[in-house]
Formats: sequence, C-alpha cells, structure tokens
Amino acid sequence: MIALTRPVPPSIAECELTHLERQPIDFAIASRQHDEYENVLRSLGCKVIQLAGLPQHPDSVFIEDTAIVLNECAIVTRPGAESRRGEVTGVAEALKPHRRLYHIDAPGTLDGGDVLRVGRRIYVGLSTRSNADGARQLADVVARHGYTVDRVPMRECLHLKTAVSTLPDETLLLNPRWVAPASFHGSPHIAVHPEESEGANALVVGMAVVIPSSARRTREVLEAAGYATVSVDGSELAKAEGGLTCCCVLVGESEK
Ligand code: CIR
Repeated sequence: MIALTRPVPPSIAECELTHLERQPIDFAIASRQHDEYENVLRSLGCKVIQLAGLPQHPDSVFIEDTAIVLNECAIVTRPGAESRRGEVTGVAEALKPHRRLYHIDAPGTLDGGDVLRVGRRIYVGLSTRSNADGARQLADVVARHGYTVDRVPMRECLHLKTAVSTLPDETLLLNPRWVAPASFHGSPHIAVHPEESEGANALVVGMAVVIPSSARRTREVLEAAGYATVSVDGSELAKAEGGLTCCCVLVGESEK
C-alpha cells in the first residue's frame, strides 16, 4: 500500500475554515504531529511518498481532497474551494503510474473528503464543497467499473467523511448528529461517543483503524467490538478542520 502525503505548509494558519472559529495553529506542532502520522502509516506497512510541499496552498497537507483512488481507476478532483484548485496537478502525476486517471471538470466540484466507499456503493456528501455536477461526473466514471453513487445529506460538518467512515468489515463508524444512519442502505453502524465527534473520521489501513487520540472512548468501543485500533494525535491540524483521513491518499495494489 502506498500512502501519498504532503508536508504541512508554513502558511497553514491561512487555511479555509467553514465551521470552526479561526485560532492560532502552531506550525512546528502541526508538523511534528504530521511526522508521527506518517510513522504510524509506515508501521502499518505503507510506503509513504511525500509529494513536494505547496507553500502557496495553505490546505495542501489535506491531500485526500484532491483524488479518489479505487482499485480500478483514480479520479482527480476539482476542489470546491477555489484556493485549493492548484493542489491537484502533483497528485495526478503521482497517481499516473498506478491507475487510469479521470478528471472532474468545471462546473463540477468534488472534494475527496466527501466521497465514502462502502463496497460497490459510493456516497457523496451534499456539502458546501461538492456539487451535483461533480457527483454526476463521478457517477458516470465509476458506473463503468460497477459502482453506484448516492448523494447523502449531512449537516454541521465540512465533509461527509468528517461524519462517517467505513470500517474494515464495511460497518460504518458515524456521528448520528451529522449524518443519518438511514442514508446508507441498511449498512450496520457504530456511533461515536457523543462527546467525541472527531472520532467519526477514522483512517482504515488494511485491518487497522487509526483514530484520533482524543477519541478515547470511541476507541474503547471499537476495541470491544473486535477492531484493531491505533491512535494518533491530530489536534493541531484539527484546528484547520482537517482529520486523519484528510492527510493521505492511499493507493492499494493496482488492477490496472
Ligand atoms: C478545508 O477547508 O479545505 C481545509 N481547511 C480542511 C480540509 C479537510 N479535508 C478533509 O476533511 N478531507
């Protein structure tokens, strides 16, 4: 498994914010936590490839939003925030050797953080970032590979994956205040602890579930249910509205 990442840019404090008040972000702490995150990925067997930093793009560390990688192809997005559109080029180049590439074109917008895969079903959040045309373009591409696309209402959070993650056995881990469990065609779900909304954004690497260290009680629930968990501190980048999935693009064995 390859994990594409990007370093935290020194301009991170000028990031886009939608639901959070702006507060100071310590670049050194954010970078240290990001190094630790990359080490966790390595410990789980990933080959981490850190792409060149993009100092002119304050949100470029959140590489997840720039691409969706499936076994059969990859879709390079057109991020909803204009300040982020320049982030996609380097990612497309990095993905080219591994997957057939498709692109979301104007007027479509799509953020990778809004795209959740559960088996052959793909859900796209009705967020402020991803529009109907972006979801339609995605649906056209993935239909060729046997996936369906549904749009999912959500509230009070930036991206669909801020509110819900797919666990290794395709059970969902979700925050029912932000997204309705009924939106997912009867998939079983586990709710995060009510005081740990950040726990809903969990990164799955193989059979391991990587969860923010602040979501201690949610982690206990997952462990009790038999999942293998690892925790990592993402508190500084959380001030930029980024979670754990946002900081990498995972590229599994290719079927190209
Ligand atoms: C943004 O607003 O675009 C960034 N500050 C945070 C992006 C987080 N990405 C994600 O949830 N996939």
